Amino acid sequence: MSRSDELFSRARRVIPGGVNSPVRAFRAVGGTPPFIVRGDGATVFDADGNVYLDYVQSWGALILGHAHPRVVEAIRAAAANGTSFGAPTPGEVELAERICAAVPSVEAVRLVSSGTEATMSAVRLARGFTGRSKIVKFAGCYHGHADGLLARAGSGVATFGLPDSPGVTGAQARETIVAGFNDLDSVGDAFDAAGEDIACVIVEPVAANMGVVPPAAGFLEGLRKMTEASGALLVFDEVITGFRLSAGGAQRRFGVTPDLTCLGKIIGGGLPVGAFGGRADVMETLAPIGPVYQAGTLSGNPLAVAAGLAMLDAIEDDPPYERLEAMAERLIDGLASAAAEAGVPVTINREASLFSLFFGPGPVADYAGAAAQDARGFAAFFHAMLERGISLAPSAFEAWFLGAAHRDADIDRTVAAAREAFRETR
Ligand code: KE4
Repeated sequence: MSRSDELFSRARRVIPGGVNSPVRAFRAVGGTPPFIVRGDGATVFDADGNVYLDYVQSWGALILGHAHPRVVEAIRAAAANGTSFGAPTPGEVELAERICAAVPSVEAVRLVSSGTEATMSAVRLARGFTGRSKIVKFAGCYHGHADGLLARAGSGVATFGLPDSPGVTGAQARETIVAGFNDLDSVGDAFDAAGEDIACVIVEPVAANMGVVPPAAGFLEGLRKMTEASGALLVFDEVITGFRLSAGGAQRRFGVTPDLTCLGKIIGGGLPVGAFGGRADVMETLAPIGPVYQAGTLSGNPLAVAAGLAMLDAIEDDPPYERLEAMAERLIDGLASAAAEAGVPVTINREASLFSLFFGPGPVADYAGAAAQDARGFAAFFHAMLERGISLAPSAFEAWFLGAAHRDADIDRTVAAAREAFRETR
């Protein structure tokens, strides 16, 4: 029995499923998840001493790689002064200023401790600001696990949502209309059905939780127009895309400015940080200046803020975006040719350095397309790659995360492993 097997059986006795977040349990791909004990740059090490080239990178948080010296040193220095004060600190001001300077839509920002908290709070703020109750989300987009955002499409697209998890009440889900990603007509139907009562439309501007699905030309612009015309707020969930697609996220890349933006992952450097921000007039509706309540004991935590600032400093000193896109291009070309050589039909969707590989002929332009993929084929490929020391996200509905610590030699090694894995699993 491996150390990870041992740890997993112990874990399952005291933690539901043995994990603190479901996707880590490998249910979608099978097998025992390696228990990771250390990360260094693009590499992680498990409890049995196995070494993996890592394309999970803490689900996109570590754009500079594991244990980046500047991030580690910043956390160490901050910890020496204490771990939390429950009072305002200088670092929070600096991180807020950096986010406002980088993200086009953000005139004011509130720090929280997770992406879920950011989106949950942004939705409450949109409802408080507009006095309306309905929200629109998109099938296949994930915004964390707040009740109203765990809703799936009702009978027809753009009808009122149904609970997507036990514990979410029908009443909560009915306030959520689930439209089709890249389907502006379905959004128009939602506004026809409930326009005056829609508080916000929340969207991943580049979907990355059904696998990567970029916005079709005109989709984001169409959402901007419809929300403006109806008085609903447009909320970009940039928890993944923020500081990944560019320092200004997807909104700078596509030139579409939402009313509110949700952030997470990269801005915490791997520590628990989320944020939501946007138009000053909307943010002024938040307590303590406005009536919309939102709070958090560890919001703006000094260690997490220090890690986030070190991350943003390092990104600012040496922006990784061009290198990441060039590496992504090489990797995608290599994967596509490896699949073709093996006669395995795959569809690769990409935006900047963010991409996914779907098993199937595609196209994949919405959730139906993503759901049509051969998830079993992905699972076999996943394990063939893991056996060759390449760690991918353990789900067919996730992204490959490249970081500045990945090198060309890593790309070549990944392509070589994929060539064998495609042949072995076709
Ligand atoms: P957290 O609450 O997990 O910090 O963030 C929720 C969230 C919000 N918005 C987007 C676009 C997200 O991708 C996420 C969380 N991402 C997943 C991976 N796709 C986290 C992995 C997990 O659930 O363990």
